Amino acid sequence: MKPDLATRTAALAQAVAAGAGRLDRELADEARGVVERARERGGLSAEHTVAALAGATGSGKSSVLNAVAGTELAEPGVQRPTTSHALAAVWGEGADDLLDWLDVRRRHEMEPDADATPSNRSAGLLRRARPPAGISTGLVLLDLPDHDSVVVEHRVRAERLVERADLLVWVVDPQKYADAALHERYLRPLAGRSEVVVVALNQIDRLAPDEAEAILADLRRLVAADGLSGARVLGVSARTGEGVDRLRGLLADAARRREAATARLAADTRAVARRVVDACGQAPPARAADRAQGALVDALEEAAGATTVVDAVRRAAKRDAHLATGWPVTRWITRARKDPLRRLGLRSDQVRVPVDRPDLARTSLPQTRPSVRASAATAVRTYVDQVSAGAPDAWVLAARERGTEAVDRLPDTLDQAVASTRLEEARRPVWWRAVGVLQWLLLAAAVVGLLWLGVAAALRYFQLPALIMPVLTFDFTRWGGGAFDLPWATVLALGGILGGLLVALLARPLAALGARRRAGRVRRRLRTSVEAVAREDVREPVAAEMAALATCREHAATAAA
Ligand SMILES: Nc1nc2c(ncn2[C@@H]2O[C@H](COP(=O)(O)OP(=O)(O)OP(=O)(O)O)[C@@H](O)[C@H]2O)c(=O)[nH]1
Ligand SMILES: [Mg+2]
Repeated sequence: MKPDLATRTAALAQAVAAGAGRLDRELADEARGVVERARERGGLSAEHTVAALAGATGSGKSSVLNAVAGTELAEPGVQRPTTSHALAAVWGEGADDLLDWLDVRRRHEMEPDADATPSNRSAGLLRRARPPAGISTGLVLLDLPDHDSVVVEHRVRAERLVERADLLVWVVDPQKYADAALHERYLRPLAGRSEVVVVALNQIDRLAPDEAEAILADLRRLVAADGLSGARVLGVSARTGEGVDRLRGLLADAARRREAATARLAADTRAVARRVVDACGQAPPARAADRAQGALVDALEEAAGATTVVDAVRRAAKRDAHLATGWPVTRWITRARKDPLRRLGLRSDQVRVPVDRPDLARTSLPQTRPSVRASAATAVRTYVDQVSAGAPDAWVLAARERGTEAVDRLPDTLDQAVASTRLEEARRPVWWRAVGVLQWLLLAAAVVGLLWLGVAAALRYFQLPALIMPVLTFDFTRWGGGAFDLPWATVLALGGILGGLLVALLARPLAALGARRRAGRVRRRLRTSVEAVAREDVREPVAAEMAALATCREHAATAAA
């Protein structure tokens, strides 16, 4: 089912809103004009059909109005141009607002012709074979100033009414019916609205019958070439009244059916909507966005320095593990080495987090190299181009603008993405702490043992009574070995030192494994953060442009259906 006028104009309005700033300004203005006109005309008398007599000066518009009205309302003139302000012959009451909207001040109320017999016509004016078919319902017949006028105001007034009328009667004469300006400027833009266009060849009394036929045939051909093949073309003579009944009959019929206003507006809407559809081009393939996305995130990850950060996380985790689980005596060597996370400004005391905006956390991560930034910009541009491929230029440019804005923000947004990603830099696994305690116990044992041995040695040196020195017996006879005693002090000293070194040695591969796994988690988290940046800063703004284009295209298609 074809959409009705209200649906069409609403769809056109939506299409124009969606294409605002992207659609050609002139086209958008024209479409808005049609929507506005439909709204305004819709609020005015539906009882009346506005038919406008338009044409070049001297073609006989005023004379035709008089002939149709059957009375001398307008003054036809010898001096050109004659009519400077439109004049209305109005059948049926209640057209005042409509005439105000048309801005027609000169109005003549006509007596509706209920029984189709002329009442107020001056019988002597027209020589008629039979009484004309009467106009019994609402009709506003307008005599327009000349559209091709040398007087600019005439042209402006005429064009405004040509635009607003429901039905157009183009009055042409045998001399100027083929005038290029008439066809190119006025008839061709009405292409496709043949149901609301009538072309009247006036002054046929000045032609021989076969001549009139030939000219009418030529005129029909021209009108068809203008895209108005269904338009009614008829010969009339305002002077003799020939063909005037037929014209009046056409007008009376249109007034009775009351369809012209809707038909004209629907046709105007359809025509401008079709141009909007053309301006929107073909819908780009839907999957383009998905294909381009992986490369985009890869490039942004690189620009965010993800590799550097992940590597620093891994090395810092190892360093922290050594500090926690290494042999306490040699930890200072590790501590003396620079902390990779601190060097990147990623330790929590270095990340600046505004109290009220935790999402705006910033690192002191050094700016990525220009080459990396350039490749991120290229990736964004490639993404935008792939997603907007096939879209009309204005939308491609708009999408690129979104891309450029995103590139400009990238250093900030990516840095925030890194700053807000959990790097686990302060995480201390339980086993670190357990091993740490063990290391201190072993060190304490070693110190006790060494002190004990030291005191014993000192006593011996000074020939003082010896310290009690309990021994621990290592009995390996069960496994075929010997047995020997070691003083507890030695066991504590050696056991503490060797144990500490051994534990530190065993903790190393574990620390490396843990660091690798931590780095893996951080890498995935960074990827997620960067994906969010790609989504919010690049994909969504660009998708919004493409969605607006799709909305514009869909609504315009509805309006043009
Ligand atoms: N022979 C002949 N003359 C006509 C006919 N219709 C109009 N005329 C004459 O043509 C001249 C111009 O007629 P108008 O009715 O003033 O023409 P118009 O189109 O209203 O002209 P503007 O108001 O200047 O745009 C007048 O002298 C009319 O008498 C006709 O059917 N036959
Ligand atoms: Mg006139």
